[in-house]
Amino acid sequence: MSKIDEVKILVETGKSKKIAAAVQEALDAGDKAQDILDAMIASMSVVGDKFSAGEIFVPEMLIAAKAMSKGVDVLKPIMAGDVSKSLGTCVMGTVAGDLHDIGKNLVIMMLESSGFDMVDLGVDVPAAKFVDAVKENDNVVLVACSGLLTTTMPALKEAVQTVKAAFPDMKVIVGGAPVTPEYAAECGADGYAPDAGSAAVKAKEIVS
Ligand code: B12
Repeated sequence: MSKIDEVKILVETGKSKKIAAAVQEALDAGDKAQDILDAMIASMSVVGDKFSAGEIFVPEMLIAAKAMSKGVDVLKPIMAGDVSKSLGTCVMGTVAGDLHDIGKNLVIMMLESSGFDMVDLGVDVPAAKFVDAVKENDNVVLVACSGLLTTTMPALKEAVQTVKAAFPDMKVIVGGAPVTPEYAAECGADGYAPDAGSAAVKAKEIVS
């Protein structure tokens, strides 16, 4: 079995104590950080499918998420870019009612390595907290909102509209598995991206 396949299985089975060593071994074996990350993201889809099929339950999803986060920690310093010029501050959070943070954390990692100073508001962030963060931090040029549940999509819209009502010129991007470009437009967002890599491209395009 390849090292990358071992990593996938460790994520799927939530082996957070073993994952850091396995990710390091995959890197040492010559696997690229991006390929290891893609493999771990694919594992989370497997976990989601098993949940949908009733084969696993919330605790198993949670331990898989913990394992993935530990694996990402190993990749973070490798994937971090060498940026000298700041593009400004971006405040990011997962919207109210939503506790999913892996995607948000990956977007933060990619935006940081593209030159944004990131302010992480965490999960379950009420719309008003995005506004407060824009007021409280220097040089905020972008707000990024993540939502993973169909039931929290209205909270995404509320976050965008609350930020826009307080700061009409503030740029806002949205994303998360259930979000589509059409829904992003309906929210009044300035941009949408399907993954962390394209989120960084979109964010730079929007603020430039
Ligand atoms: C792990 C997980 C959990 C963990 C989360 C732990 C954590 N620390 O995040 C826990 C166990 C807490 C959890 C709980 C629940 N979950 Co859950 N969960 C998942 C799972 C398996 C993986 C999510 C994940 O991390 N994916 C990997 C990351 C990398 O992908 P991502 O989040 O989509 O992010 C990428 C893009 O979307 C994008 N992106 C994300 N945010 C943003 C923001 C911007 C601005 C941009 C541009 C881009 C962007 O870039 C990211 C990186 O490439 C998914 C299944 C799945 N296929 O996604 C279900 C899933 C999302 N969960 C689901 C459900 C139903 C629940 C619960 C309601 C279960 C329950 N009965 O309690 C609860 C809800 C809790 C709550 N209030 O939030 C459903 C949602 C169904 C739906 N359509 O709404 C899913 C799809 C599972 C399923 N197949 O049924 N879950």
